[in-house]
Amino acid sequence: MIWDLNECLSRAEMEQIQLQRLIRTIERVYENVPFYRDKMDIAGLRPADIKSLDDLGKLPFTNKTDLRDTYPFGLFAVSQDEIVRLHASSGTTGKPVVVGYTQNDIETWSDLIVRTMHAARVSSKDTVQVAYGYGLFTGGMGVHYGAEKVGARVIPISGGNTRKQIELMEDFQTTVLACTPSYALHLAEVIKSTPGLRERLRLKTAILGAEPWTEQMRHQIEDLLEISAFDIYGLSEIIGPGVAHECECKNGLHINEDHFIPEIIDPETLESKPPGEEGELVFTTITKEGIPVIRYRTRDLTTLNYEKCACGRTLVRMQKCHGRSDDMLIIRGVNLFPSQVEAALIDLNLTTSHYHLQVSREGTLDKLKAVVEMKEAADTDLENLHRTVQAHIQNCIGLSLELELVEPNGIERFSGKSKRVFDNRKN
Ligand code: DLL
Repeated sequence: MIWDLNECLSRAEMEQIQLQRLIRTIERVYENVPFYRDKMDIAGLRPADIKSLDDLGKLPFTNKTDLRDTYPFGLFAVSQDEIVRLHASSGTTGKPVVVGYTQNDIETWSDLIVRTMHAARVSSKDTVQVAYGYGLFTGGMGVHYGAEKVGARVIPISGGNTRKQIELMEDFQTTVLACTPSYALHLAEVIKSTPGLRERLRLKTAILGAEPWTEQMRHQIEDLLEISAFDIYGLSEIIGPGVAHECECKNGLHINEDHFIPEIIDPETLESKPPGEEGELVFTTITKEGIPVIRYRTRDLTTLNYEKCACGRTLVRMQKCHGRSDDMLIIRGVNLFPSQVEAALIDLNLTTSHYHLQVSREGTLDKLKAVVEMKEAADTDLENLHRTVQAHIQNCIGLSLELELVEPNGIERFSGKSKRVFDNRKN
């Protein structure tokens, strides 16, 4: 169900709204955030120079390091009195990135999650089990508020404690599961291994995101749980979940572009790329009050599609993200996305799809090792299994690797984001 008229505007109508909101945002950040004022001054730009959407390209980019360097509140555009909520995203190094929301931001955020819910056909008849982490991570509370606004019953269980998750899923008759795809797959495997359990559940939908996942993994989750799984995308710096979501067509994620203007750039040259070409996604927020961000480099790789979707929405669609410009491994000159290994394992279907990758360096040569978890009823001819799996992965990724097969449940499960790559190379 389409929720909001802004989801179906003509391109001209959308661009008019975007331009009005962009101009206001640039005026506000120039006035209130010294970081942006200084950057614009250095570039010789005044807010009045932003007259069209094309002028956005004149503005400097913002990076994660800019948010870290101004820790904690340096990029806030309102006084602390107006901030009603703080979240933070764990940085890989040093201090986290802090984001602040005004009351209006919280309302906007909930409205955008309402769009997400409606696109996945979630309504007031549903019971939504929110197994995203609550706390500083934006997943739990972001989805929670939107689900309440839809009128659904919300179970704020947070991540982890698989036994409890399944117990409540059965007792409270959960219809919608919201969590990371890797945790959904783990729950699916546990549910499936308990005879008769699936039949006692009322689960019908899953709203999964916060990490890259493949089409194959979607099918695995959907088949095991007999549900429909939707991809949702977002990042703390922009708002959290609620940036983009799939509709029933599952042919790209609709970006809420009346709130966040997307661009695609070449991550090397920083030149903008035309629709349909893959590159790094960049966002400018145009309604956020607490911490507006201008041309934020997400590092996520995708393409944009401006064609009207069969669902009736005209919101631009981003292709499912399969990696980031900064998680791509380069091993002996070959580019490797961890999701390629996952896809190879699911495709072969002789092991589980739980794995991790270890990258090391011997002399000047990079070494790649995959540690893969076997299925409960694995082939007893281990040597043969080992040979087949190794050859298949090598074939799919175009790289030779060492393989270690470990016992079922030998790889740690994560209720939040899974860490799958251990890069031990020293450059
Ligand atoms: O992961 C927000 C979120 C919560 C999104 C719940 C969806 C559901 P961060 O912790 O700041 O925010 O991480 C953002 O996670 O730049 C992507 O690299 C990755 N990511 C998020 N959603 C997806 C997705 C939340 N659906 C970073 N597919 C982003 C692929 C995703 N990657």
